[in-house]
Amino acid sequence: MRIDVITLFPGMFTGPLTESILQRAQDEGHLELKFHDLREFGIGNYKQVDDSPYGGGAGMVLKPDVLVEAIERVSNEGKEGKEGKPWRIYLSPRGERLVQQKVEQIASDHEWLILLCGHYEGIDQRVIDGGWIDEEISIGDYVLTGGEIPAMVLIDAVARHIPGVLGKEESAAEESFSESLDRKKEYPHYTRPEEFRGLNVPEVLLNGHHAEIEKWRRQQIDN
Ligand code: 4FN
Repeated sequence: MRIDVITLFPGMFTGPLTESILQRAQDEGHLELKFHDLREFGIGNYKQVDDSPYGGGAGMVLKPDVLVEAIERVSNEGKEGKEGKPWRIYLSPRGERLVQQKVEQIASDHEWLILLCGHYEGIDQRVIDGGWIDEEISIGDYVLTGGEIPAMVLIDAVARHIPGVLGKEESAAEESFSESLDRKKEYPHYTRPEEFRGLNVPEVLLNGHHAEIEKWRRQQIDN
């Protein structure tokens, strides 16, 4: 999968996406990430990207001409139809809430994503109404300073579902997860040592009695 991110702050992405599973996914060619600095599409000598809102009010709004220029330029970087058309997502507090089912749908339906990150008060509504965005997605109901962290959350969640990204064992665990234990919740985990500062691992986990362990884990989830 290819993911292009349009952002005023491409530097925010360098740390979190270059470690562990996401770095390996990129090294092995399963995931290709590209970051595009919105400032480079800015207008005039000052590379203006924002302006004050019509109707008044606080803050600034990202300009539609700058945003559409960026979206169109990135869209035309496709490698001769190899990835098809990009699915363009605006990370927005007004978007549909990102849930696991949505993550899996995005991963399976699209070979190429463009993620647009807002800043200040957001983007000019005409970018959405004019058809330059396919879908608005929100990671949850809280005030943020920008769409960059939501974009990283989406990338992390989607990347796990790209074939080859997870190891054999993790993929198998993922499959059985949906069949048995509730994938929405989690049971408590323990590892060595068996006793830590007076705290013991539940006895049932030490016996190796598979059905009993499964039953115990279900009980923990239902709490
Ligand atoms: N946020 C709310 C109401 C009004 C404004 C905001 C808010 C970043 C550009 C959007 C926020 C939350 C989840 C993107 C929030 C998300 C954003 C997201 C986001 C700067 C404008 C803004 C009612 C949700 C509390 C700032 C509620 N998922 N505005 O945060 O981009 O993706």
